[in-house]
Amino acid sequence: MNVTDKSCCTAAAYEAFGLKLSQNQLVIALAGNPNTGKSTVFNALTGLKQHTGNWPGKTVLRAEGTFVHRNKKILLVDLPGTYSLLATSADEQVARDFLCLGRPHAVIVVADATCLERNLNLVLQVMEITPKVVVCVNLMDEAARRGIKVDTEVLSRELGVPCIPTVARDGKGLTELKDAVLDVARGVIVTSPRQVSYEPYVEQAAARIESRIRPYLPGWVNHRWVALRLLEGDMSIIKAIIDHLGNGSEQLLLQEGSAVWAR
Ligand SMILES: Nc1nc2c(ncn2[C@@H]2O[C@H](COP(=O)(O)OP(=O)(O)O)[C@@H](O)[C@H]2O)c(=O)[nH]1
Ligand SMILES: [Mg+2]
Repeated sequence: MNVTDKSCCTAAAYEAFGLKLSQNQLVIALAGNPNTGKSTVFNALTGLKQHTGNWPGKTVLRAEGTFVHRNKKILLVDLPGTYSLLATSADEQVARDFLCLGRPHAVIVVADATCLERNLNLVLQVMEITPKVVVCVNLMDEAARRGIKVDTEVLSRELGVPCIPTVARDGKGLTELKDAVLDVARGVIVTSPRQVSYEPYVEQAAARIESRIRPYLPGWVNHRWVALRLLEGDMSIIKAIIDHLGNGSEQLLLQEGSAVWAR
């Protein structure tokens, strides 16, 4: 049985997350570790055009705001600041569910230039879910002050997605950031995100799970990523999928998920 894909219509996908889109609006998600300047970027891009509330069914705060860039209307959705997307907290779950099921046109991951190695963990996790990523390498002034040089061109090549240097507090680099995000969202820039490859036995197990869950998931859900989560024993992704796509095949999907686990 195939999923009848009610979220194929993107408007329905956004509605499930309590977002109302105006016509031709692009949806951009803003992710990042705490304290990287995410709110500063959000405020600088959206100005006073902001709205806050909770994520549906959660006590996690959400800010959304709009801006126009090169005549394109953009809705910016601020995700909770997280170190990972492994869904061990409500914050991580909200961020993960939106990236996997909310279908943003692009994602900005704000990273701290003074401790990139820690921040790249989240960048790699986001790039595992979606290729439409732009990294905002923020706090470049602070990095320079500490004698840390970040070559964002090399970083862009290594990661396979645009990495834009910024000093968000001073508004530096934000036009370039908006340009890159718009180009990625509209497919003008096609990224090739570096993928984490796991040990062969993990890859083989993931591929087997992937082939079993494929019939129950719409094509736009990242099957490999869901398979990897199931391999970790994280059934909460199945629950999130059912909550967002619930359409009768959920029992079968649950059985498949549990069967994976029963072995
Ligand atoms: N030096 C410097 N400070 C920044 C920059 N961007 C943000 N900040 C400061 O970093 C702190 C944390 O920023 P905030 O936007 O609240 O971070 P969030 O936790 O990621 O939302 C604030 O004091 C900001 O003013 C930057 O580019 N350079
Ligand atoms: Mg913040």
